[in-house]
Amino acid sequence: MKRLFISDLHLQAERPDITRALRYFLSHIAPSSDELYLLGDIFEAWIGDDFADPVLKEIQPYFEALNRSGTSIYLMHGNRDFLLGKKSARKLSAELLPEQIKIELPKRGSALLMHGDELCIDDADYQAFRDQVRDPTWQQSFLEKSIEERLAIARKIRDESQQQNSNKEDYIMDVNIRFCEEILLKEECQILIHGHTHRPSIHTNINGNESLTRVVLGDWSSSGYYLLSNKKEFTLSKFEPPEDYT
Ligand code: LP5
Ligand code: MN
Repeated sequence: MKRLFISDLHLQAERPDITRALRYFLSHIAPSSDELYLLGDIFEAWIGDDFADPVLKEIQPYFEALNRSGTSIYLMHGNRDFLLGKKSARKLSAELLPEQIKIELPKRGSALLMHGDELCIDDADYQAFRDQVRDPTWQQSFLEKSIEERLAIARKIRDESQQQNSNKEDYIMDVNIRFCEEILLKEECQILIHGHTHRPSIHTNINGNESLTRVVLGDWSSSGYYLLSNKKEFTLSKFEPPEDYT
């Protein structure tokens, strides 16, 4: 069983280089895998399934082809695309996953998959914001607004978030390690795989506990990161499409 994990692509119409990296990944790297996991923030901002996102339209055939060739595709929400619904997941030939899921990695143990924002518990302002925007009533009233209004609100939140982030200390923007250990012990998992913090690495202990592993996936630009897990390998790699790839 060969599995691939990616996150934090932040696809957006203004960044064709990221879409190009994804097209290359889907057609040249992913086809040999049995399962592909997209662990959130695949899109820079998702304002509702009724917005005809041009990037989704461009990548849809690549996901369809991958799925048709035998790769199952799973999609988890991030803090930027949590409004992505079943309708758009279907367009990505993907099954929508809950916020947290446990899978078995043969010979390695149980792995807990998350986007990662829920692990940043020292960021009280963000967690309060998260509670608010994950509230179904709040989401409903947001989705009832016009596309233009939603785009403007999303832009405003983005700007505010960027401004606040520049004043936040480094550790606040990272996961809380004690919380990571606690959640793995509670869920009886040995491996945590998440994105969000944009600090790609494989940590072979968590809070001093050497029986636990934490994989942090990387954010994409003209190049991308993926975790490969099969019987022989457990590796985090960076790739870049060749120059002549269009
Ligand atoms: O993603 P990243 O790394 O930049 O920052 C996150 C946290 N920020 C966010 C906000 C996103 O960046 C923007 C989401 C836009 C898409 C949403 C579309 C749908 C919105 C409608 C929902 C129904 O998640 C950031 C964390 C950081 O990760 C590290 O963990 O620190 O958190 C913040 O910056 C949150 C702030 O601390 C508080 C939020 C301020 C928002 C104020 C809104 C004002 C605008 C109201 C308009 C009417
Ligand atoms: Mn994120």
